[in-house]
Amino acid sequence: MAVAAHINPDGDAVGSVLGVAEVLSGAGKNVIVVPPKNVSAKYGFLSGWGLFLKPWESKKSVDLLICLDAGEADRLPKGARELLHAGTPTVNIDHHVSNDGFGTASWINATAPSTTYMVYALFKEGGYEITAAAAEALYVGLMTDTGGFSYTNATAEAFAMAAELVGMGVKPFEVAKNLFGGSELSHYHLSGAILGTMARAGGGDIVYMYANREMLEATGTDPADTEGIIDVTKRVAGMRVGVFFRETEDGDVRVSFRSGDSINVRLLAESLGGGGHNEAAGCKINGPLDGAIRSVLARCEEWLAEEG
Ligand SMILES: [Mn+2]
Repeated sequence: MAVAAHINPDGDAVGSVLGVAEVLSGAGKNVIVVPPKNVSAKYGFLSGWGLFLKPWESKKSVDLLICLDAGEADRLPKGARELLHAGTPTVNIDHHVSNDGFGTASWINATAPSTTYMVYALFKEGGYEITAAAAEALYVGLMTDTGGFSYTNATAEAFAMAAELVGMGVKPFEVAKNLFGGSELSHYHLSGAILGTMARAGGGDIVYMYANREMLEATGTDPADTEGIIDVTKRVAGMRVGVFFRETEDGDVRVSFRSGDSINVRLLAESLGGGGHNEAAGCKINGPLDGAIRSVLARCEEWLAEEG
């Protein structure tokens, strides 16, 4: 079996892949992980991390492909897309409302706080053994996708799952220390450069910032070091939409959105060819960076004017 999540993986993508790999390996299955692009080393404390680092060779004899937290097939790593397009039986488990249900069988639950929440429910239902290592991976997905239990998806069910995982041996203090306490100075120098670009648009409702390639080169960092910086926009007084622009190596621009109130940024991202969740979404658009910033901010302003 091959397990894959989306490229540029976040905590839920990493946690669901490692949780599933751990539990299914424990159940006697032969599991391989399709390595994604740009996985952050901050998840390196998770047991099973080494599965992400194995070089990928084209596989022809995979019985089942399990796709996790991947809102669309185009966001799967190349190795997984090849398996999917070669007709490999594919299971698609995800909580992005925009997921079109690709694959042979799909289970999409947009009200689930994280993909690891769905996977956990499935394992409990099936009577699988959830080891402490698997519990920790599943917790990372839940914790990061709920913004440290601070978003509207931090429901009673999310806390109940967290409590059960802690009962299985997860130590929230250790996880937080590993996730937020292990960064090099270069990471903060990059954060400082990005925060220095923070500005308002749309009469103050929009708060945006950017990272260009020079900033990453100058600080010796990589794209994974920008993960999560968008959330700082949510802490700015009066913001309604937060936007972060990152210039990619090929000169295109990855755009992330956060909602500060009732604005549905998933619909906004979809209007630009992207997707995501109602409160956190993104898209990719053509460079150059300054033109991308202008056009996306103009789209945001139109969107706010329409939404009121
Ligand atoms: Mn997720």
